[in-house]
Amino acid sequence: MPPIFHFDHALVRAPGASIARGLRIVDRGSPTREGVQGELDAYVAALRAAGVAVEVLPALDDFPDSIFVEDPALVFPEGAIALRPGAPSRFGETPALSEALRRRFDTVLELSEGSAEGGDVLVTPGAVLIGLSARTNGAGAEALKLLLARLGLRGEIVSTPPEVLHLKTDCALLDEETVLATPRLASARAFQRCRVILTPRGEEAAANAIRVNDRVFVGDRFPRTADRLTAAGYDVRMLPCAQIALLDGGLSCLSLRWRDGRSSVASPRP
Ligand code: CIR
Repeated sequence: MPPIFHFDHALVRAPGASIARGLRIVDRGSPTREGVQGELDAYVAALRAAGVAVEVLPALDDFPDSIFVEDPALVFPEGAIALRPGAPSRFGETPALSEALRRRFDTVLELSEGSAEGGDVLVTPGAVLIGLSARTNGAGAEALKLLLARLGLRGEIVSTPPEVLHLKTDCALLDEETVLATPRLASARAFQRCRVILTPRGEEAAANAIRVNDRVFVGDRFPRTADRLTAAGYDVRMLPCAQIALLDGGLSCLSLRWRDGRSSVASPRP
């Protein structure tokens, strides 16, 4: 079985002009459509160079945050799960994304209770961690555990510090044994079975990174994190993310990534 960070497919969504109205906890100015498009173009090129077939879905101008496709759904080789975002302005993203998922997955399950966003879900080898947050409540997390079990996956609910938007705002899987995490999340004891590499002070936002095949992608505003990961032996690539950061977004939020389960099935013998 390939490692869980091996991906051959990804979906992203183009930004619309409404991106300037995206949600944010603290207003530090609005991103522009062109600026976000530039960051997305670099991201797509980097995923493709890492061996991933990336499809770009059309912009949904009615939903300013819809470029953050990670939040309304989860994808696994075993199937997809359509979620229920906790932010009211994001409710309508799920039906649009589900339609795209149905064309790509044989199995698409639907969360029918509570709220849960994909940013709160970290897939680790031992369990799919579901972080409780302002966007993912207990009812949603419990219902999600049941859906994960239907795909043969074990969900585990963890707490996240109250000031954190999503679990993955503050952590990323680096390999089968290691996560990158902020000190505040690591001290919440979410990672009892993993080795933890901490983000340097002042670079906490670097924790929203992604491991894709043999590479680790980190925001280009975080040189000390990049140095720390390089020293630990990872092949680190830096990507621009200042525009999406204005909307509390990071690199994981921009894509749904999966390995096509069918591609790992041996071809029938002649
Ligand atoms: C939101 O507040 O929903 C967006 N502005 C940012 C979503 C970031 N997504 C993520 O961390 N998975």
